[in-house]
Amino acid sequence: MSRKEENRTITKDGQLLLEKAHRDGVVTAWDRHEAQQPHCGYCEMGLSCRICVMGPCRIDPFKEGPQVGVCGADADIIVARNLGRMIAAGAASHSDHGRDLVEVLENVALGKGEGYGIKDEAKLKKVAAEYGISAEGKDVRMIAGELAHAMQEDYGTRKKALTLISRAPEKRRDIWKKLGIVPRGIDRETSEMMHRTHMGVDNDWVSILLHAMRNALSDGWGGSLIASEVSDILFGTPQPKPTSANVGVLKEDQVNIIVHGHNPVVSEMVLLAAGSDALLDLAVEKGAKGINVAGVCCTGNELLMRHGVPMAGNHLTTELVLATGAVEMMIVDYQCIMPSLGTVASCYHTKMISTSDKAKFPGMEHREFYPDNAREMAQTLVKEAVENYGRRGEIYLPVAPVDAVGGFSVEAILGALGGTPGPLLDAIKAGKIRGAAGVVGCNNPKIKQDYGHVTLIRRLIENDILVVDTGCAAVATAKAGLKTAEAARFAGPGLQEICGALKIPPVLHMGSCVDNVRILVLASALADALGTDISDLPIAGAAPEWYSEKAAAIGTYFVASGVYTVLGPMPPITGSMNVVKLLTQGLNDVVGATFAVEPDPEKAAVLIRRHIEVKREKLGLSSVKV
Ligand code: SF4
Ligand code: MSK
Repeated sequence: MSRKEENRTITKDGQLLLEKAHRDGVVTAWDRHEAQQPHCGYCEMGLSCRICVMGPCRIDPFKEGPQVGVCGADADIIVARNLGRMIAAGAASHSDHGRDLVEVLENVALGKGEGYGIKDEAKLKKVAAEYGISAEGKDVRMIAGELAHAMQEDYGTRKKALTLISRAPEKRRDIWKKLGIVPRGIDRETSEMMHRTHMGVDNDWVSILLHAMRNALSDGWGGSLIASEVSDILFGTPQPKPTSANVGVLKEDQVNIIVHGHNPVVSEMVLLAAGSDALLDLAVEKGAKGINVAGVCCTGNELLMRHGVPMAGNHLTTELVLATGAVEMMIVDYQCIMPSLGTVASCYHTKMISTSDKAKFPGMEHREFYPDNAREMAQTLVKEAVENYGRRGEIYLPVAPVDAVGGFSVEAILGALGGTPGPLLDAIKAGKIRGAAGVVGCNNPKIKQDYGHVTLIRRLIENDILVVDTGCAAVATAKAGLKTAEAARFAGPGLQEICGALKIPPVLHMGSCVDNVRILVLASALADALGTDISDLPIAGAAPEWYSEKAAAIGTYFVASGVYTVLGPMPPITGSMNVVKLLTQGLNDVVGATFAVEPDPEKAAVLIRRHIEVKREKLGLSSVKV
């Protein structure tokens, strides 16, 4: 093993596959990251502006060159506008994903979309009631239709406030009202951010950042929440299920299909097709023992949460998994799918398939999915994957999979607690659990793969902080063996006792990127039970290896909802000390929470522990000095 591989990822499968990829002449994200060095300093600081064609403009951070762009925008305005647009892109991505699910719900209501249906009727009725839709005298399809319509209205501009913000504690909603940042329409807030940041519109950097929070809230309490809830309604609300993780989940003697992206609409149909007798018979005929569907990234997380489908890896594993030579087909939907994948796959026999009209890629065959053709299309693709099995060359599966448990929806967590957050609050009050942290987000070649997630989370659980995680962070801890009940041995004595009593892991998998809203809903339930606000709770958020615009939106809706959030990689804001100070200090007086930036996970753990102890003290609970 060369030093280089060890410096790129802490995972054994990653290190060995990186070596293999290099032997095969495959260029990976790490190589391309190296080739990009040094990154542009202006861009890293958020000081370059390409908004209009009088520019592009740059602000000289050393104060020797221009301090304003052609239009007169200074560093504060340029940094705030850039950050605002980043958050808008993230909010748009999650929310558009939510819209696609609402359209499937609408199709189900109309009796279309063969293969789709309502799996969680109780949740359908519960969410419908939140939208003021009565279930009385109506059949399931009628309720689904009315709910789909009401949700579509949340996307538009007809309301003064999004429906589901009613789930936030009253004190929190009052803060938003006072600040004028109650999210009104999901699409409206993103559209308004693009408007505000056009040249010559909002040139008050504070006002831009306030709207950035409203925009992010339209994601967290709007688009993402709708995505998560409708996924549960259509495909079932997750309950704890055993699963496994790392590239060892691929099977030497089976047809392997990897699903990648975020939206479960395609992958649910692929899974259904892979279980069909006719296709299993065909697989046997072709010499395979079965058909193995495994995931990467958040489409993988969606299937893992609901079906226990194994997880081959997270963001930086998406190229490496192809280097196993064992993937017959990779089927992608959208988000976090590197455009390099088609090139990597061309070194092997893997067939690459794109499925969404809004996400096409070089080197992939495009086979569009609609609710109406999804079932049939999935069968066609699985058949093609089976037929591709015979084209396999040498395969390399150098590790055994690691056991894990996934599926901790809010309903599942409250279920494990006996139906109420009471026992969890009692454990927090007694100091057995000091508090809780939500660790989320991606991989980023700027940080050794999984090092940020795993180190931070180990330190937190060692110190009796219960961790819930999502996205690629959740895959990192699954690979590291922290997601089994036995992993409680890595926790401090108090957390160990609680995990033992409830038979749960110390790190609970809460789902995909849109499922970060499950963390908000859980935090609201805890705050309501205590009669307080989210910002008073001994909780924190972290995104130790984030890379994406979506993560910027998530971090912002966490903070705007009152959750102190520690980022690993620095966002492009250091060109404006005013913006940095507002986000890391000033917001405390505004929304009761701030961002912190700390790339070293050991130090990030100290920040979170300190924050949790301060909150405990303020609640009159026992506290220790960190
Ligand atoms: Fe330059 Fe202003 Fe145009 Fe940005 S908006 S490119 S700072 S002129
Ligand atoms: S997939 S947004 S790399 S978590 Fe949700 Fe992972 Fe981040 Fe994509």
